[in-house]
Amino acid sequence: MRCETRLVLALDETAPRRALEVVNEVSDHVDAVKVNWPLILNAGPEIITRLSVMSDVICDFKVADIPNTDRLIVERTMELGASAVIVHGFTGEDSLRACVDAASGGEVYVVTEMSHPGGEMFTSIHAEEIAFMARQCGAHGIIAPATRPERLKDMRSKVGGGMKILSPGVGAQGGSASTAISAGADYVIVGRSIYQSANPADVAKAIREEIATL
Ligand code: NUP
Repeated sequence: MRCETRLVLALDETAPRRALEVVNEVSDHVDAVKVNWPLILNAGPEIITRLSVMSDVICDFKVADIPNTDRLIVERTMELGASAVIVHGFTGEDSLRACVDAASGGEVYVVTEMSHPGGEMFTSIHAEEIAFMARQCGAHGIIAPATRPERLKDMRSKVGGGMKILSPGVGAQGGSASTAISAGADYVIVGRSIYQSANPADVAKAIREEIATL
């Protein structure tokens, strides 16, 4: 995945045609497009393949199962054309290793502490251990919250400079792109603020420029 604009579009637009239009509009401003269940359930998994000719695609499937099931999900995700997949870490080391093996060179990002308020109930308690395990298991990076920049900083110190950090929670959830990048994120993930705006390209460009001033 390239690292130029440091912006990833979260494409949770559920109308398939509009989703493709948004990607066309913003593709110059983003390094990758992240898809999640809302779009896949409306458009079908083949949308991953269609998007993969326009951009790198990160499949935010939050894979969280026993190793065999994880393997089946991650293998198919990569066959469809994804460059990266997002998985949970609370399932433990054997499950995470199965995901990394199944990605066979594709990038695996592990969720640590989730960005929404409920993320503090359970995920924050083990977030640093999960980040450390992600590094041990050969994952490419982790997901850490832009809504809590101080926690983002903790995660960066836990994983060191060798791992990528993707940070959701900018805009609609209250986080700021420049604060998240300054706290140690390599990329910010932004969804509603871009795809629900009247002019997605303008918003994406503004976020990209905000990051570029750092
Ligand atoms: O902790 C997380 N928080 C989060 O928002 C982990 C995620 N993967 N996400 C995803 O990022 C979420 O599912 C959505 O696709 C995107 C944020 O979208 P938005 O709040 O910018 O609209």
